Amino acid sequence: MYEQNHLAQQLRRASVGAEDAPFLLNPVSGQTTTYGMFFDRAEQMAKALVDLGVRPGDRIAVQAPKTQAMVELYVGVVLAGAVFLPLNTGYTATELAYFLGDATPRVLVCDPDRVEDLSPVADASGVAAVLTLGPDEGGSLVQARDAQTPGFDAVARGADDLAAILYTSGTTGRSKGAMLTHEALASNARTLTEYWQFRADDVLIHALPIFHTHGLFVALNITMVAGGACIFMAGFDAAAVVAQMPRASVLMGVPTFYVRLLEQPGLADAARDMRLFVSGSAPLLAETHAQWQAVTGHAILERYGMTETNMNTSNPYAGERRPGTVGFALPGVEVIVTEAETGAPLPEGEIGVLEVRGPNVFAGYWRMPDKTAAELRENGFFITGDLGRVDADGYVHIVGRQKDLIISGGYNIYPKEIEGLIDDLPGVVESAVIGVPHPDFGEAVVAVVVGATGQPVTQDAIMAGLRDDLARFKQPKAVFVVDELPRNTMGKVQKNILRDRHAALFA
Ligand code: MCA
Ligand code: AMP
Repeated sequence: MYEQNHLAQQLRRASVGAEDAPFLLNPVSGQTTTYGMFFDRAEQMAKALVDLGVRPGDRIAVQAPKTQAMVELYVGVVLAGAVFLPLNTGYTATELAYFLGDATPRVLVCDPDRVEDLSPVADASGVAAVLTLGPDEGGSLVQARDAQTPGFDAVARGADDLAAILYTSGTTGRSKGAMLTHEALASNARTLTEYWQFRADDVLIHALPIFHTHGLFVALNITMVAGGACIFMAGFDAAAVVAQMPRASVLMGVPTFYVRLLEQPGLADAARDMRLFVSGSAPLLAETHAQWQAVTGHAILERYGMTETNMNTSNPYAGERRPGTVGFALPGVEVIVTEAETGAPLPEGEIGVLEVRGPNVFAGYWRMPDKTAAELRENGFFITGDLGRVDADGYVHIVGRQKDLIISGGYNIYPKEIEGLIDDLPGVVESAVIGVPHPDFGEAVVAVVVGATGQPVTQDAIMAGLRDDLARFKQPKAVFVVDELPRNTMGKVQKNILRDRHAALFA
Protein backbone atom coordinates (compact mmCIF):
# COMPACT_ATOMS: atom_id res chain seq x y z
CA MET A 1 0.00 0.00 0.00
CA TYR A 2 1.15 3.51 -0.82
CA GLU A 3 4.22 1.84 -2.46
CA GLN A 4 5.18 4.95 -4.39
CA ASN A 5 5.19 7.22 -1.33
CA HIS A 6 8.34 6.53 0.73
CA LEU A 7 7.20 7.68 4.17
CA ALA A 8 3.49 6.86 3.94
CA GLN A 9 4.27 3.32 2.90
CA GLN A 10 6.40 2.80 6.01
CA LEU A 11 3.86 4.38 8.33
CA ARG A 12 1.23 2.04 6.90
CA ARG A 13 3.16 -1.21 6.50
CA ALA A 14 2.55 -2.69 9.96
CA SER A 15 -1.19 -2.04 9.92
CA VAL A 16 -2.00 -3.46 6.49
CA GLY A 17 -4.38 -6.34 7.16
CA ALA A 18 -4.85 -5.13 10.74
CA GLU A 19 -7.52 -2.58 9.90
CA ASP A 20 -9.37 -3.22 13.15
CA ALA A 21 -6.31 -2.76 15.32
CA PRO A 22 -6.57 0.29 17.60
CA PHE A 23 -4.44 3.33 16.79
CA LEU A 24 -5.80 6.39 18.61
CA LEU A 25 -7.65 5.96 21.89
CA ASN A 26 -9.59 8.92 23.23
CA PRO A 27 -9.37 8.77 27.04
CA VAL A 28 -12.24 11.23 27.48
CA SER A 29 -14.89 9.78 25.15
CA GLY A 30 -13.60 6.21 25.33
CA GLN A 31 -13.71 6.04 21.53
CA THR A 32 -11.18 4.03 19.57
CA THR A 33 -9.97 4.98 16.12
CA THR A 34 -8.71 1.89 14.35
CA TYR A 35 -5.95 1.92 11.77
CA GLY A 36 -8.52 1.31 9.05
CA MET A 37 -10.61 4.29 10.13
CA PHE A 38 -7.55 6.46 10.55
CA PHE A 39 -6.05 5.86 7.11
CA ASP A 40 -9.47 6.22 5.46
CA ARG A 41 -9.72 9.70 6.97
CA ALA A 42 -6.11 10.55 6.13
CA GLU A 43 -6.93 9.66 2.50
CA GLN A 44 -10.03 11.86 2.66
CA MET A 45 -7.84 14.67 4.01
CA ALA A 46 -5.42 14.15 1.13
CA LYS A 47 -8.27 14.32 -1.40
CA ALA A 48 -9.62 17.49 0.21
CA LEU A 49 -6.17 19.08 -0.07
CA VAL A 50 -5.79 18.08 -3.71
CA ASP A 51 -9.24 19.55 -4.41
CA LEU A 52 -8.00 22.81 -2.94
CA GLY A 53 -5.24 22.81 -5.52
CA VAL A 54 -2.47 21.47 -3.31
CA ARG A 55 0.40 20.18 -5.44
CA PRO A 56 3.48 18.13 -4.53
CA GLY A 57 5.95 20.23 -2.57
CA ASP A 58 3.36 22.78 -1.41
CA ARG A 59 3.63 23.72 2.25
CA ILE A 60 0.62 23.25 4.53
CA ALA A 61 1.04 25.40 7.65
CA VAL A 62 -0.89 24.20 10.69
CA GLN A 63 -1.41 26.04 13.95
CA ALA A 64 -4.25 24.10 15.51
CA PRO A 65 -5.26 22.40 18.75
CA LYS A 66 -4.08 18.85 19.31
CA THR A 67 -6.76 16.61 17.82
CA GLN A 68 -6.97 13.33 15.94
CA ALA A 69 -7.92 15.34 12.87
CA MET A 70 -4.54 17.05 13.03
CA VAL A 71 -2.83 13.64 12.96
CA GLU A 72 -5.00 12.68 9.96
CA LEU A 73 -3.97 15.95 8.34
CA TYR A 74 -0.28 15.19 8.91
CA VAL A 75 -0.58 11.82 7.17
CA GLY A 76 -2.92 13.31 4.55
CA VAL A 77 -0.30 15.93 3.69
CA VAL A 78 2.33 13.19 3.30
CA LEU A 79 -0.05 11.16 1.08
CA ALA A 80 -0.71 14.24 -1.06
CA GLY A 81 3.04 14.70 -1.55
CA ALA A 82 2.92 18.05 0.21
CA VAL A 83 5.04 19.37 3.11
CA PHE A 84 3.67 19.46 6.66
CA LEU A 85 4.55 22.63 8.55
CA PRO A 86 3.29 22.58 12.14
CA LEU A 87 3.50 25.68 14.33
CA ASN A 88 3.43 26.08 18.11
CA THR A 89 -0.10 26.99 19.23
CA GLY A 90 1.39 29.61 21.54
CA TYR A 91 2.73 31.78 18.71
CA THR A 92 1.15 35.19 18.29
CA ALA A 93 0.00 36.65 14.95
CA THR A 94 3.23 38.68 14.86
CA GLU A 95 5.27 35.49 15.14
CA LEU A 96 3.08 33.74 12.55
CA ALA A 97 3.63 36.54 10.05
CA TYR A 98 7.31 35.64 9.88
CA PHE A 99 6.74 31.89 9.38
CA LEU A 100 4.08 32.37 6.71
CA GLY A 101 6.15 34.99 4.91
CA ASP A 102 9.19 32.73 4.89
CA ALA A 103 7.53 29.40 4.06
CA THR A 104 4.86 30.79 1.68
CA PRO A 105 2.44 27.92 2.33
CA ARG A 106 -0.49 27.31 0.01
CA VAL A 107 -2.83 26.51 2.90
CA LEU A 108 -3.04 27.64 6.53
CA VAL A 109 -5.01 25.49 8.95
CA CYS A 110 -5.83 27.18 12.25
CA ASP A 111 -8.16 27.15 15.23
CA PRO A 112 -11.59 28.63 14.30
CA ASP A 113 -11.05 31.16 17.12
CA ARG A 114 -8.00 32.55 15.37
CA VAL A 115 -9.31 33.01 11.82
CA GLU A 116 -10.01 36.69 12.31
CA ASP A 117 -6.60 37.32 13.83
CA LEU A 118 -4.63 35.28 11.28
CA SER A 119 -6.46 35.84 7.98
CA PRO A 120 -4.83 39.22 7.32
CA VAL A 121 -1.43 37.69 8.04
CA ALA A 122 -2.20 34.77 5.70
CA ASP A 123 -3.41 37.14 2.96
CA ALA A 124 -0.24 39.19 3.24
CA SER A 125 1.81 36.04 2.63
CA GLY A 126 -0.20 34.92 -0.38
CA VAL A 127 -1.78 31.92 1.38
CA ALA A 128 -4.49 30.64 -0.99
CA ALA A 129 -6.84 29.08 1.58
CA VAL A 130 -7.41 29.33 5.33
CA LEU A 131 -9.17 26.31 6.84
CA THR A 132 -9.95 25.41 10.41
CA LEU A 133 -9.53 22.56 12.87
CA GLY A 134 -11.19 23.09 16.22
CA PRO A 135 -10.43 21.53 19.62
CA ASP A 136 -13.64 19.45 19.33
CA GLU A 137 -12.58 17.55 16.16
CA GLY A 138 -14.60 19.98 14.05
CA GLY A 139 -13.80 22.79 11.64
CA SER A 140 -14.00 23.54 7.94
CA LEU A 141 -11.21 21.11 7.09
CA VAL A 142 -13.13 18.30 8.81
CA GLN A 143 -16.16 19.22 6.69
CA ALA A 144 -14.01 19.16 3.58
CA ARG A 145 -12.66 15.75 4.65
CA ASP A 146 -16.14 14.36 5.25
CA ALA A 147 -17.23 15.46 1.78
CA GLN A 148 -14.70 13.00 0.33
CA THR A 149 -14.77 9.22 0.13
CA PRO A 150 -11.78 7.10 1.22
CA GLY A 151 -9.47 5.74 -1.45
CA PHE A 152 -6.54 7.80 -2.69
CA ASP A 153 -3.54 6.98 -4.82
CA ALA A 154 -0.70 8.28 -2.71
CA VAL A 155 1.32 10.84 -4.64
CA ALA A 156 4.70 9.45 -5.62
CA ARG A 157 7.47 10.75 -3.33
CA GLY A 158 10.96 9.38 -2.94
CA ALA A 159 13.37 9.10 -0.04
CA ASP A 160 14.87 12.55 -0.66
CA ASP A 161 11.62 14.47 -1.14
CA LEU A 162 10.50 16.80 1.63
CA ALA A 163 7.86 15.58 4.06
CA ALA A 164 7.97 18.38 6.62
CA ILE A 165 9.49 21.71 7.55
CA LEU A 166 9.84 22.49 11.24
CA TYR A 167 11.03 25.91 12.32
CA THR A 168 13.83 26.19 14.80
CA SER A 169 15.78 29.27 15.79
CA GLY A 170 19.47 29.81 15.53
CA THR A 171 21.89 31.94 17.45
CA THR A 172 21.34 34.65 14.90
CA GLY A 173 17.75 35.18 15.96
CA ARG A 174 15.44 34.49 13.05
CA SER A 175 13.88 31.07 12.89
CA LYS A 176 15.02 28.71 10.18
CA GLY A 177 12.90 26.04 8.55
CA ALA A 178 14.56 22.63 8.92
CA MET A 179 13.74 20.62 5.79
CA LEU A 180 13.03 17.00 6.70
CA THR A 181 12.92 14.36 4.01
CA HIS A 182 10.78 11.25 3.81
CA GLU A 183 13.80 9.07 4.59
CA ALA A 184 15.05 11.24 7.48
CA LEU A 185 11.73 10.66 9.23
CA ALA A 186 11.25 7.07 8.12
CA SER A 187 14.77 5.90 8.97
CA ASN A 188 14.62 7.40 12.45
CA ALA A 189 11.22 5.85 13.12
CA ARG A 190 12.45 2.42 11.99
CA THR A 191 15.61 2.69 14.09
CA LEU A 192 13.81 3.78 17.25
CA THR A 193 11.05 1.20 16.86
CA GLU A 194 13.69 -1.49 16.88
CA TYR A 195 15.96 0.10 19.50
CA TRP A 196 13.16 0.63 21.98
CA GLN A 197 11.48 -2.65 20.99
CA PHE A 198 8.12 -1.16 20.06
CA ARG A 199 5.46 -3.71 19.14
CA ALA A 200 1.88 -3.84 17.98
CA ASP A 201 0.67 -4.49 21.52
CA ASP A 202 2.31 -1.33 22.89
CA VAL A 203 0.07 1.43 24.18
CA LEU A 204 1.80 4.81 24.34
CA ILE A 205 0.54 7.60 26.57
CA HIS A 206 0.66 10.59 24.23
CA ALA A 207 0.54 13.84 26.21
CA LEU A 208 3.07 15.90 24.20
CA PRO A 209 2.18 18.64 21.74
CA ILE A 210 2.22 17.51 18.10
CA PHE A 211 3.84 20.59 16.58
CA HIS A 212 7.37 19.47 17.52
CA THR A 213 9.59 16.52 16.67
CA HIS A 214 9.09 14.75 20.00
CA GLY A 215 5.30 14.43 19.99
CA LEU A 216 4.86 14.39 16.21
CA PHE A 217 7.61 12.21 14.79
CA VAL A 218 9.14 10.31 17.69
CA ALA A 219 5.84 9.40 19.34
CA LEU A 220 3.46 9.07 16.39
CA ASN A 221 5.75 7.72 13.67
CA ILE A 222 7.11 4.99 15.95
CA THR A 223 3.64 3.98 17.02
CA MET A 224 2.53 3.70 13.38
CA VAL A 225 5.68 1.86 12.29
CA ALA A 226 5.07 -0.67 15.08
CA GLY A 227 1.31 -0.80 14.49
CA GLY A 228 0.71 0.05 18.15
CA ALA A 229 -1.81 2.26 19.91
CA CYS A 230 -1.74 5.72 21.51
CA ILE A 231 -3.80 7.06 24.36
CA PHE A 232 -4.14 10.44 22.71
CA MET A 233 -4.46 13.19 25.34
CA ALA A 234 -5.16 16.82 24.48
CA GLY A 235 -2.34 17.98 26.71
CA PHE A 236 -0.27 17.05 29.75
CA ASP A 237 -2.15 16.62 33.01
CA ALA A 238 -0.12 14.69 35.59
CA ALA A 239 -3.11 13.12 37.37
CA ALA A 240 -4.70 12.06 34.08
CA VAL A 241 -1.44 10.50 32.88
CA VAL A 242 -1.09 8.47 36.10
CA ALA A 243 -4.70 7.35 35.72
CA GLN A 244 -3.92 5.97 32.23
CA MET A 245 -0.75 4.08 33.19
CA PRO A 246 -2.45 0.81 34.16
CA ARG A 247 -3.72 0.39 30.57
CA ALA A 248 -0.55 1.67 28.90
CA SER A 249 2.98 0.38 28.32
CA VAL A 250 5.09 3.41 27.31
CA LEU A 251 5.30 7.11 28.19
CA MET A 252 7.35 9.69 26.31
CA GLY A 253 7.90 13.01 27.97
CA VAL A 254 10.06 16.01 28.62
CA PRO A 255 11.75 16.20 32.06
CA THR A 256 8.99 18.52 33.36
CA PHE A 257 6.53 15.61 32.92
CA TYR A 258 8.59 13.39 35.21
CA VAL A 259 9.10 16.12 37.81
CA ARG A 260 5.33 16.73 37.95
CA LEU A 261 4.44 13.01 37.90
CA LEU A 262 6.66 12.39 40.92
CA GLU A 263 4.33 14.60 42.94
CA GLN A 264 1.31 12.44 42.12
CA PRO A 265 -0.13 10.03 44.68
CA GLY A 266 -0.51 6.49 43.39
CA LEU A 267 2.35 6.77 40.88
CA ALA A 268 4.21 3.70 42.15
CA ASP A 269 1.21 1.38 41.73
CA ALA A 270 0.08 2.87 38.45
CA ALA A 271 3.57 2.63 36.89
CA ARG A 272 4.27 -0.94 37.98
CA ASP A 273 3.42 -2.75 34.75
CA MET A 274 4.62 -0.07 32.36
CA ARG A 275 7.36 -1.22 29.98
CA LEU A 276 9.25 1.98 29.19
CA PHE A 277 9.61 5.62 30.21
CA VAL A 278 11.45 7.83 27.71
CA SER A 279 12.69 11.36 28.41
CA GLY A 280 14.18 13.92 26.05
CA SER A 281 14.14 17.44 24.59
CA ALA A 282 15.94 18.83 27.63
CA PRO A 283 18.40 17.52 30.23
CA LEU A 284 16.90 15.15 32.77
CA LEU A 285 18.49 15.76 36.16
CA ALA A 286 20.26 12.68 37.53
CA GLU A 287 18.30 13.42 40.70
CA THR A 288 14.97 13.06 38.88
CA HIS A 289 16.22 9.81 37.33
CA ALA A 290 17.11 8.48 40.81
CA GLN A 291 13.82 9.57 42.37
CA TRP A 292 11.87 7.94 39.57
CA GLN A 293 13.74 4.69 40.00
CA ALA A 294 13.22 4.77 43.76
CA VAL A 295 9.47 5.37 43.45
CA THR A 296 8.57 3.25 40.42
CA GLY A 297 11.42 0.77 40.07
CA HIS A 298 11.87 1.88 36.43
CA ALA A 299 15.00 3.52 35.00
CA ILE A 300 13.98 6.37 32.68
CA LEU A 301 15.54 5.97 29.24
CA GLU A 302 17.02 9.33 28.21
CA ARG A 303 17.70 10.13 24.57
CA TYR A 304 18.96 13.16 22.67
CA GLY A 305 17.65 14.73 19.50
CA MET A 306 17.12 17.92 17.58
CA THR A 307 14.61 19.30 15.15
CA GLU A 308 17.28 19.14 12.42
CA THR A 309 18.25 15.55 13.10
CA ASN A 310 15.40 13.71 14.78
CA MET A 311 16.96 11.41 17.40
CA ASN A 312 20.73 11.00 17.57
CA THR A 313 21.54 9.03 20.69
CA SER A 314 19.73 6.89 23.20
CA ASN A 315 20.45 5.04 26.37
CA PRO A 316 20.15 1.31 25.76
CA TYR A 317 16.91 -0.60 26.09
CA ALA A 318 18.53 -3.65 27.63
CA GLY A 319 21.82 -2.35 29.07
CA GLU A 320 22.59 0.24 31.71
CA ARG A 321 20.64 3.49 31.40
CA ARG A 322 23.19 5.87 32.82
CA PRO A 323 21.74 8.96 34.55
CA GLY A 324 23.08 12.28 33.31
CA THR A 325 23.99 10.79 29.91
CA VAL A 326 22.08 10.52 26.66
CA GLY A 327 23.46 7.09 25.84
CA PHE A 328 25.00 5.88 22.59
CA ALA A 329 24.82 7.02 19.00
CA LEU A 330 21.83 5.23 17.45
CA PRO A 331 22.53 2.51 14.87
CA GLY A 332 23.41 4.17 11.56
CA VAL A 333 24.09 7.52 13.26
CA GLU A 334 27.61 8.86 13.87
CA VAL A 335 28.33 11.25 16.72
CA ILE A 336 31.73 12.92 16.97
CA VAL A 337 33.18 15.59 19.26
CA THR A 338 35.10 18.39 17.59
CA GLU A 339 37.14 21.41 18.54
CA ALA A 340 34.92 24.49 18.30
CA GLU A 341 37.27 26.77 16.35
CA THR A 342 38.85 24.32 13.91
CA GLY A 343 36.29 21.52 13.67
CA ALA A 344 39.08 18.99 14.27
CA PRO A 345 37.96 15.76 15.96
CA LEU A 346 38.94 15.56 19.65
CA PRO A 347 40.28 12.55 21.53
CA GLU A 348 37.93 10.45 23.63
CA GLY A 349 36.78 12.08 26.84
CA GLU A 350 37.47 15.66 25.79
CA ILE A 351 34.70 18.24 25.71
CA GLY A 352 33.83 19.80 22.38
CA VAL A 353 31.02 20.39 19.92
CA LEU A 354 28.81 17.41 19.10
CA GLU A 355 28.48 16.75 15.38
CA VAL A 356 26.07 14.25 13.89
CA ARG A 357 25.87 12.40 10.59
CA GLY A 358 23.35 9.86 9.36
CA PRO A 359 20.18 9.28 7.37
CA ASN A 360 18.30 11.14 10.13
CA VAL A 361 19.98 14.47 9.36
CA PHE A 362 17.94 17.19 7.63
CA ALA A 363 18.40 18.43 4.07
CA GLY A 364 19.22 22.03 5.01
CA TYR A 365 17.40 25.18 6.02
CA TRP A 366 14.53 26.32 3.83
CA ARG A 367 15.72 29.04 1.43
CA MET A 368 18.80 29.77 3.58
CA PRO A 369 21.82 28.30 1.77
CA ASP A 370 24.28 30.35 3.82
CA LYS A 371 22.92 29.13 7.14
CA THR A 372 22.87 25.59 5.78
CA ALA A 373 26.49 25.85 4.69
CA ALA A 374 27.48 27.22 8.10
CA GLU A 375 25.96 24.33 10.05
CA LEU A 376 25.94 21.35 7.71
CA ARG A 377 29.41 20.30 6.60
CA GLU A 378 30.06 19.07 3.08
CA ASN A 379 31.00 15.68 4.53
CA GLY A 380 27.48 15.40 5.94
CA PHE A 381 28.17 16.21 9.59
CA PHE A 382 25.72 18.61 11.22
CA ILE A 383 27.18 20.95 13.83
CA THR A 384 24.67 20.71 16.68
CA GLY A 385 25.91 23.58 18.85
CA ASP A 386 25.65 21.26 21.85
CA LEU A 387 28.79 20.73 23.91
CA GLY A 388 29.54 17.24 25.07
CA ARG A 389 31.95 14.40 25.50
CA VAL A 390 31.92 10.66 25.00
CA ASP A 391 33.11 8.60 27.97
CA ALA A 392 35.27 5.48 27.88
CA ASP A 393 32.17 3.28 27.69
CA GLY A 394 30.77 5.23 24.74
CA TYR A 395 28.03 7.10 26.60
CA VAL A 396 27.48 10.64 25.32
CA HIS A 397 27.31 13.36 27.96
CA ILE A 398 25.85 16.75 27.09
CA VAL A 399 27.65 19.30 29.24
CA GLY A 400 26.42 22.58 27.84
CA ARG A 401 25.53 24.56 24.77
CA GLN A 402 27.61 26.63 22.43
CA LYS A 403 24.43 28.33 21.23
CA ASP A 404 22.69 30.91 23.41
CA LEU A 405 19.53 28.93 24.02
CA ILE A 406 17.15 28.42 26.92
CA ILE A 407 15.17 25.18 27.15
CA SER A 408 12.10 25.69 29.30
CA GLY A 409 9.75 22.76 29.84
CA GLY A 410 11.12 21.26 26.62
CA TYR A 411 10.51 24.38 24.51
CA ASN A 412 13.47 26.16 22.98
CA ILE A 413 13.65 29.87 23.59
CA TYR A 414 16.24 32.10 21.93
CA PRO A 415 17.39 35.01 24.14
CA LYS A 416 18.30 37.06 21.09
CA GLU A 417 14.72 37.16 19.89
CA ILE A 418 13.48 38.45 23.26
CA GLU A 419 16.38 40.88 23.68
CA GLY A 420 15.57 42.35 20.26
CA LEU A 421 11.98 43.04 21.30
CA ILE A 422 12.93 44.44 24.72
CA ASP A 423 15.62 46.70 23.24
CA ASP A 424 13.00 48.28 20.97
CA LEU A 425 10.79 49.28 23.92
CA PRO A 426 10.80 52.92 25.02
CA GLY A 427 13.29 53.79 27.74
CA VAL A 428 15.42 50.65 27.22
CA VAL A 429 19.12 50.99 26.49
CA GLU A 430 19.91 47.28 26.30
CA SER A 431 18.99 43.93 27.80
CA ALA A 432 20.29 40.46 28.47
CA VAL A 433 17.97 37.47 28.59
CA ILE A 434 19.19 34.42 30.49
CA GLY A 435 17.94 31.03 31.64
CA VAL A 436 18.11 30.24 35.35
CA PRO A 437 17.36 26.95 37.11
CA HIS A 438 13.66 26.32 37.68
CA PRO A 439 12.27 23.36 39.62
CA ASP A 440 9.38 22.73 37.20
CA PHE A 441 10.53 23.94 33.78
CA GLY A 442 14.25 23.11 34.19
CA GLU A 443 15.16 26.61 33.08
CA ALA A 444 13.14 29.81 33.31
CA VAL A 445 13.51 32.98 31.26
CA VAL A 446 14.79 36.05 33.14
CA ALA A 447 15.37 39.47 31.56
CA VAL A 448 17.93 41.93 32.87
CA VAL A 449 17.26 45.39 31.47
CA VAL A 450 19.23 48.64 31.46
CA GLY A 451 16.97 51.70 31.42
CA ALA A 452 17.82 55.08 29.94
CA THR A 453 18.76 57.79 32.40
CA GLY A 454 15.84 60.05 33.20
CA GLN A 455 13.38 57.63 31.60
CA PRO A 456 12.63 54.95 34.21
CA VAL A 457 11.51 51.56 32.87
CA THR A 458 9.56 49.14 35.02
CA GLN A 459 9.03 45.40 35.00
CA ASP A 460 5.35 45.97 34.18
CA ALA A 461 6.17 48.14 31.19
CA ILE A 462 8.54 45.48 29.83
CA MET A 463 5.97 42.73 30.27
CA ALA A 464 3.22 44.83 28.72
CA GLY A 465 5.50 45.63 25.79
CA LEU A 466 6.07 41.95 25.05
CA ARG A 467 2.54 40.68 25.59
CA ASP A 468 1.18 40.89 22.06
CA ASP A 469 4.31 39.92 20.17
CA LEU A 470 5.70 36.97 22.02
CA ALA A 471 4.25 33.55 22.86
CA ARG A 472 3.47 33.21 26.59
CA PHE A 473 6.02 30.45 27.15
CA LYS A 474 8.82 32.77 25.94
CA GLN A 475 7.85 35.68 28.18
CA PRO A 476 10.23 36.35 31.10
CA LYS A 477 9.18 34.90 34.45
CA ALA A 478 11.11 37.80 36.06
CA VAL A 479 12.52 41.15 34.92
CA PHE A 480 15.30 43.07 36.66
CA VAL A 481 16.08 46.69 35.87
CA VAL A 482 19.77 47.49 36.45
CA ASP A 483 22.22 50.35 35.81
CA GLU A 484 24.57 48.33 33.64
CA LEU A 485 25.32 44.82 32.39
CA PRO A 486 28.54 43.04 33.38
CA ARG A 487 31.00 42.98 30.46
CA ASN A 488 34.38 41.42 29.84
CA THR A 489 37.38 43.35 28.54
CA MET A 490 36.20 42.74 24.97
CA GLY A 491 32.92 44.47 25.84
CA LYS A 492 30.90 41.23 25.60
CA VAL A 493 28.04 40.85 28.07
CA GLN A 494 28.94 38.20 30.66
CA LYS A 495 25.75 36.22 30.90
CA ASN A 496 27.44 33.68 33.17
CA ILE A 497 27.73 36.37 35.85
CA LEU A 498 24.04 37.21 35.48
CA ARG A 499 23.13 33.52 35.63
CA ASP A 500 25.16 33.11 38.83
CA ARG A 501 23.60 36.24 40.32
CA HIS A 502 20.06 34.96 39.76
CA ALA A 503 20.71 31.24 40.16
CA ALA A 504 18.63 30.92 43.32
CA LEU A 505 15.68 32.97 42.10
CA PHE A 506 13.31 30.01 41.77
CA ALA A 507 15.07 27.62 44.15
C1 MCA B 1 3.69 26.56 29.68
N1 MCA B 1 4.21 27.71 30.17
C2 MCA B 1 5.54 27.68 30.03
C3 MCA B 1 5.81 26.45 29.41
N2 MCA B 1 4.66 25.78 29.21
N3 MCA B 1 6.49 28.56 30.36
C4 MCA B 1 7.75 28.24 30.08
N4 MCA B 1 8.09 27.07 29.49
C5 MCA B 1 7.14 26.17 29.15
N5 MCA B 1 7.48 25.02 28.55
C6 MCA B 1 3.54 28.85 30.82
C7 MCA B 1 2.11 29.01 30.44
O1 MCA B 1 2.03 29.88 29.34
C8 MCA B 1 1.54 29.59 31.69
O2 MCA B 1 1.88 30.95 31.73
C9 MCA B 1 2.33 28.96 32.81
O3 MCA B 1 3.56 28.56 32.20
C10 MCA B 1 1.70 27.76 33.44
O4 MCA B 1 1.22 26.88 32.47
P1 MCA B 1 0.92 25.38 32.78
O5 MCA B 1 -0.51 25.18 32.60
O6 MCA B 1 1.50 24.94 34.07
O7 MCA B 1 1.73 24.71 31.64
P2 MCA B 1 1.33 23.41 30.93
O8 MCA B 1 0.19 23.64 30.02
O9 MCA B 1 1.18 22.38 31.98
O10 MCA B 1 2.61 23.14 30.05
C11 MCA B 1 3.81 22.68 30.59
C12 MCA B 1 4.30 21.54 29.72
C13 MCA B 1 4.40 22.08 28.28
C14 MCA B 1 3.34 20.38 29.79
C15 MCA B 1 5.66 21.10 30.23
O11 MCA B 1 5.26 23.17 28.24
C16 MCA B 1 4.80 21.02 27.33
O12 MCA B 1 3.99 20.23 26.85
N6 MCA B 1 6.10 20.95 27.00
C17 MCA B 1 6.61 19.99 26.03
C18 MCA B 1 7.35 20.70 24.94
C19 MCA B 1 7.80 19.73 23.86
O13 MCA B 1 7.08 18.88 23.37
N7 MCA B 1 9.06 19.85 23.46
C20 MCA B 1 9.65 18.96 22.46
C21 MCA B 1 10.34 19.79 21.40
P3 MCA B 1 0.82 32.09 31.99
O14 MCA B 1 0.03 31.62 33.18
O15 MCA B 1 1.67 33.26 32.23
O16 MCA B 1 0.03 32.12 30.72
S1 MCA B 1 11.16 18.70 20.22
C22 MCA B 1 12.73 18.76 20.76
O17 MCA B 1 13.04 19.52 21.64
C23 MCA B 1 13.79 17.84 20.27
C24 MCA B 1 13.68 17.46 18.85
C25 MCA B 1 13.79 16.59 21.12
O18 MCA B 1 14.89 16.12 21.44
O19 MCA B 1 12.71 16.11 21.44
P1 AMP C 1 15.06 21.60 19.25
O1 AMP C 1 15.72 22.78 18.65
O2 AMP C 1 13.72 21.82 19.80
O3 AMP C 1 15.13 20.55 18.28
O4 AMP C 1 15.93 21.18 20.49
C1 AMP C 1 17.14 20.53 20.35
C2 AMP C 1 18.01 20.78 21.53
O5 AMP C 1 17.42 20.23 22.70
C3 AMP C 1 19.33 20.07 21.41
O6 AMP C 1 20.24 20.78 20.60
C4 AMP C 1 19.76 19.99 22.86
O7 AMP C 1 20.36 21.20 23.26
C5 AMP C 1 18.44 19.80 23.57
N1 AMP C 1 18.18 18.41 23.98
C6 AMP C 1 17.39 17.50 23.41
N2 AMP C 1 17.40 16.34 24.11
C7 AMP C 1 18.23 16.55 25.16
C8 AMP C 1 18.68 15.77 26.26
N3 AMP C 1 18.23 14.53 26.46
N4 AMP C 1 19.55 16.32 27.12
C9 AMP C 1 20.00 17.57 26.94
N5 AMP C 1 19.61 18.37 25.94
C10 AMP C 1 18.74 17.87 25.06
